[in-house]
Amino acid sequence: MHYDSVQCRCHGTVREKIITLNMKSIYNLSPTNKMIIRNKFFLISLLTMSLLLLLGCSYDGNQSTFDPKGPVAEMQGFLFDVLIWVMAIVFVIVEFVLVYAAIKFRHKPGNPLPKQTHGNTTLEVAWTIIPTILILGLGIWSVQVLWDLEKPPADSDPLVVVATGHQWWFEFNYPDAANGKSITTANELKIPVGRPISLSLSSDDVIHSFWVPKLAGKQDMVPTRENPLWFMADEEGYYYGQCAEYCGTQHAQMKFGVKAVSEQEYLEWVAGYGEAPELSDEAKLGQQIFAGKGQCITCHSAAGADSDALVQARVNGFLSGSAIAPGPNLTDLATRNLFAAGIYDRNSENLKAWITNPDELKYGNYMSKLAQIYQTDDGNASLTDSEIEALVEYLQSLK
Ligand code: HEC
Ligand SMILES: [Cu+2]
Repeated sequence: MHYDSVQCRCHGTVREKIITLNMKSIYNLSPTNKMIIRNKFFLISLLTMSLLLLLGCSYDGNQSTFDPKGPVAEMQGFLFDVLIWVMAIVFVIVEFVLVYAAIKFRHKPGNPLPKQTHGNTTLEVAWTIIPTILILGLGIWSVQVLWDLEKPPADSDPLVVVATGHQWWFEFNYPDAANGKSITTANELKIPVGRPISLSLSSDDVIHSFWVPKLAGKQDMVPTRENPLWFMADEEGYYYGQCAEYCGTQHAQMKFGVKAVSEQEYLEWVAGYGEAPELSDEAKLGQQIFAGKGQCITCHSAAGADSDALVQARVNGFLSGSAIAPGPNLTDLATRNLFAAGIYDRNSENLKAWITNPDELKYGNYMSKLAQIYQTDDGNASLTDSEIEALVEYLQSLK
């Protein structure tokens, strides 16, 4: 501080002077001192940044890979832990020897040149053989785990689900959900707890990736290919999933849920799926708007599984470059916790906002882009408030 060199006329000037002087003294610093100050600033900002980043971490957060809830994720987590620990130990040993040698044998004034040696056969053989054994061991074990996790156990009875990625939502088709019943749903995969789920992953536009961190690792969803993946949930619960391959504007909001329920609850859902829902008078009006003025039916089914022909038409549409926008199947919408690909709670208020203007809730989505009723100046549906409310009432009855 340079108080003594400042004429004290009034507080304002004093402070101003101190600041100017301090700035000056920084500019007048020697280059080494400048470096130190810059490095300190750099270090402090780096520490603050990493602290902020670390605050975002949690061991058992919704999408944490460190909190496995099924055999596949557990095995992958175990493999990861062993690899990390072995590598950490090797790292510490090697760095310790390196730093120790560098400090102990560093050049000091007056030190003579140390004795020059050329090689030490025992050491060299040891540090070639030990890492080779380690790496071969870990490598062989990793590949073994990879093969083991490729298919569900041979003696199990897996539930087959075909999952398709769309910009920006997930479609799930159960060719045989139970008793030969086919089901199409979206954004929420219901599974019975304790039963292996055998997934066949694909996409009908760009490459997506299917990832439920607590149940299994990532697997790509590639158009015209079927990639296998399986997992099993050991506990009932809601597991969060996420598209893990950049796929356009709403990639970060392309989420989904896996709801693991008891066998009993699962079978009830299967039995109820597609049964004509009970509709209030308002809901019946909503149903008419859904099929009529709202034109919702051009992209959404609400009364059962999508037919093979419809699915094939979508694929053909995509392959021929036409702008077909398949929408999520809404048959069981009212049984889901979330909607709009896992980003909003399914309640009447949110559904109303969605139907009024989907772009406000999820910018760039293909419902706003392509549905006739949203081709307005402000992007709001060309429907009246009461028509939208009737639609919401109808959607909330779909279970
Ligand atoms: C041009 C095709 C199209 C039309 C017409 C259309 N939608 Fe959609 N809808 C979509 C697409 C695509 C999505 C998925 C958007 C996303 O999540 O990115 C969607 C999503 C939804 C969802 C959320 C579903 C879920 O599982 O998350 C609801 C609810 C919905 N639409 C209702 C309606 C209603 C009601 C109408 C009629 C007023 C309608 N849609 C008209 C294509 C359409
Ligand atoms: Cu995606």
